[in-house]
Amino acid sequence: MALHPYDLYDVRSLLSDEERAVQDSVARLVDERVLPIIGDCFDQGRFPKELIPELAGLGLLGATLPEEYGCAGLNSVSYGLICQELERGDSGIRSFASVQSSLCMYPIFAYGSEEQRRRWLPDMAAGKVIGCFGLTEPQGGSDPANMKTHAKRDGGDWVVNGSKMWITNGNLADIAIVWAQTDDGIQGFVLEKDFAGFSAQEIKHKMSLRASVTSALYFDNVRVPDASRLPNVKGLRGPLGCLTQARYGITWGPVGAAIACLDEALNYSKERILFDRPVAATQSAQLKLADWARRITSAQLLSLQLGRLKDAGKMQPTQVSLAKWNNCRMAIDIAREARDLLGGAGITTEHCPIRHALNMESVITYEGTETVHQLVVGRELTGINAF
Ligand code: TGC
Ligand code: FAD
Repeated sequence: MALHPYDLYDVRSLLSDEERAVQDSVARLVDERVLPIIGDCFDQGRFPKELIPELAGLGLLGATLPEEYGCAGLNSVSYGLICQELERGDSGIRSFASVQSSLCMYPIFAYGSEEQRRRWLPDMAAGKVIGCFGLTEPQGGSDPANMKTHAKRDGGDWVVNGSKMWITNGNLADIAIVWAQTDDGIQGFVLEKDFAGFSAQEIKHKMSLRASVTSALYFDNVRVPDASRLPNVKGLRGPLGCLTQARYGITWGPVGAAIACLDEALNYSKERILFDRPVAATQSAQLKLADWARRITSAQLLSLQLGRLKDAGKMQPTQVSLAKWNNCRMAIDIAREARDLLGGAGITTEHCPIRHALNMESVITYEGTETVHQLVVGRELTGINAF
């Protein structure tokens, strides 16, 4: 029996029926609703907001959170497959789902009060309330401990001042999870978009993640009631705990982007006749295609094992760093090489590799740069902190 070119190790056979069903339903959404429009969205620098109800309708927002909050209660492997399929469409669509699910709904669930969970989670799962996550600041995202945004207690309220940079969904969002220094360490606050003194400004001229909204957030004496503070976490482990959730999903996403590039380059090179034979008949093209399949297969297995560890409650942040580093590197290299195999045709958004290659420039940078993840693994091996 012929092997599936995008799943040479039959990883699909390692999935449960439910996991396969989740993957199939997201794949259908991507094929029917994302792929026909995404090249134009990227060209126009437009996030396709019209897809939000469909993502919500399939239970893709906060998918791993319990059903009592209106969520799908899926396992982590299913969440990973959602990310993989969405990013086969575009990193911007996966980013939207990652931020909503892992960076906004997760902290409300994990660190919020019961009242906060009931107030926000069902509407967020339904796509009626959109969130963004403000950790990074202009002076340096890799070092969030050097946070300048601060919140000062004033009676029953807090007064927040400062700014955040590079915030996905910023201008789309109804609420922002904002991390701020307090006299008691870093704490998280749920800011609502109409709180006086809170504003967002979209970042233009991006050459990457163009089908996604990215913004700067500004806080000018924003008065926030104590009931909007996330009561159950203090310190950097609050935001870093959210990043572990999101980074886990991001290990799967680039597998989807790389499969899309392999698919496009494979088909193109079989049809493109040069020197009286298909490009795919040349040894150099086959070396490339085989090498991509090797790297994709390794990445698939890495993410699946990570997901199984996560579902067993055993996943460690260092393991997430290794997979985020490996899988982003795998996808950006494949996307660039696939662009090359398409020749001149590869430079337009008519074909997906250049879009994925440009997107991966963001994905390899956000949620911890490649260097940050390498240093996390290096620290684990040596016991020496090199940051
Ligand atoms: P350290 O000071 O040692 O630790 C602070 C506390 O945090 C705990 N911790 C973690 N907890 C959960 N998950 C993790 N990954 C954790 N890493 C550390 C740690 O145990 C400690 O807790 P406690 O209770 O003892 O105080 O911090 P560190 O030295 O480990 O961190 C250094 C470094 C560089 C790794 C960290 O600062 C870092 O990860 N920097 C990168 C920042 C980053 O990734 N920012 C991302 C912003 S969000 C984003 O990019 C969204 S894009 C989304 C999209 O569009 O898809
Ligand atoms: P810097 O931290 O200034 O890093 C600059 C360079 O220094 C990098 O090459 C880095 O690897 C290197 N470096 C850092 N530390 C060391 C070291 N110790 N040794 C050697 N080299 C080092 N943030 C949010 O909070 N929320 C979001 O929703 C969000 N969305 C984003 C969306 C996009 C499209 C992008 C591009 C970014 C987003 N970010 C978001 C921010 C992202 O997390 C940061 O860009 C990232 O953490 C890196 O921070 P920085 O850009 O300030 O780079």
